[in-house]
Amino acid sequence: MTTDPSPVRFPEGFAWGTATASYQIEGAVTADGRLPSIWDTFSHTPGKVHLDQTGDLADDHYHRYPEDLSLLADLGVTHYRFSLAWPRVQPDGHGPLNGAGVDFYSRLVDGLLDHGIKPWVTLYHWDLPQALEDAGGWPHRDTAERFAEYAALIHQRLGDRAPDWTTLNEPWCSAFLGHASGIHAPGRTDGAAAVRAAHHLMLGHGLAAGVLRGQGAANVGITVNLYPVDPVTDGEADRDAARRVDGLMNRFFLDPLLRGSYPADVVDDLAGVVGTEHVHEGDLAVIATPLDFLGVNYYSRHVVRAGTARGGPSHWVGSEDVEFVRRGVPETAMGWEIDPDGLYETLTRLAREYGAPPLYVTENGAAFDDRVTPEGHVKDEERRAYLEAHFRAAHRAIAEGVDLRGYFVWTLLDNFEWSHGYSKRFGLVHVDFETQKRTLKDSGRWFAEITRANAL
Ligand code: PNW
Repeated sequence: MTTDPSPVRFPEGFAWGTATASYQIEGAVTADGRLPSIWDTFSHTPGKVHLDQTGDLADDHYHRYPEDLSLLADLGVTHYRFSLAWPRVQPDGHGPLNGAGVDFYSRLVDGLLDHGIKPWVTLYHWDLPQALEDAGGWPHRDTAERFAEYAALIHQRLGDRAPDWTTLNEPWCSAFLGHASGIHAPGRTDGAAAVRAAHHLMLGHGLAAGVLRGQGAANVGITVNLYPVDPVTDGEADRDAARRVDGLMNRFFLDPLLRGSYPADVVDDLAGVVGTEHVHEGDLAVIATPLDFLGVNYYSRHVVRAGTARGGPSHWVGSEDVEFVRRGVPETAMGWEIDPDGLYETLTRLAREYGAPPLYVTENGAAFDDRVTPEGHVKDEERRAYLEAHFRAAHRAIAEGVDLRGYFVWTLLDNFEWSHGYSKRFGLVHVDFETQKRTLKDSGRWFAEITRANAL
């Protein structure tokens, strides 16, 4: 990847952070009253995760968070995005909070503030209490109500010190990877259940957003994962494939949140799979509760063509025939094409088509095959170049008037990368999973210069 030499400066007060998620880093899955989440159940089911790895230990962040706070301080971040494990603070998803679980997050928040770092709390990054799954999970409407109750209770405990609240991380993943292809927890393969789950996730978001705002939260938002979707040719069938994938992945979430309606073409595409009985009068107004910010997770672009349906479960519900084309451009260790222009296109599209609220890139980063040298260095030039190219793309959007307020790199620490287990390393900090030794990668040293200069 070429590196553009022209200097760029970010707006005054721009937020620079790293992001993590509870199940990916914490470990300590039975400590202090925590009960299982759907990810404990899923990872302990043989054949679901690479080498049957689990988050039982992960980065042992639950015990090592003081060291991780110093790493954040070394990185010079102004903000830290982390998620709460719902089954730690409300173990079976009902009723009063578990004080010992809440105390962990309370100590974490205090530690961040001591280091001058702003806590950026996400309520749900995929670890649903197993008890709620057993009661029907996200396809069941009651889960949305349970989520709003959990949000209210935990905000009462942390809201005095944490002003910024994100309800959900990537509802597309929870709904479609979790319930249609089943490659994520809870591992269901039922397209209709996935669509109902998507609706109840967004309803839960809207209910929680209303409650949080009512309790005085300063900043309430949601994080979605967005991909530009291009047809591989200008032919009608390929363009229609791109419309359908863009519909399922991007517009199916953005339209309800920012326009108060489902995209009619997507509802049509899904008509053979599921009706709209689960959408009650008034739900869309709840989902469209005004946002103080929209978080965008950006990794890559999809290029698609119309193909023929393959057998087996797919997360492209009703569009199983679409084929994803690899263009032969450089990829990360995930096999995801490196496409910084896609970030620029995503941010400018939000401003242009949706008149979006203030934006934050809440995740962007890359997995590469990192190695620690005998001298104790991780020379991850590819990750540094990836980040630089994406920071420049974001800056280009800002220069054209997009109200982008901050940027969180995914991720602080190498961690449990969901169905890939520990085989994919996204961290700015290398973790030796045998010894738990942390080593700041070269990309992390470089990132520390950016956060301090607010420029590159
Ligand atoms: C995001 N996809 O997940 C998550 O928010 C993180 O927890 C995760 O570690 C990170 O990105 C890297 O994977 C995604 O298949 C998982 O399109 C899968 C997809 C997108 C995002």
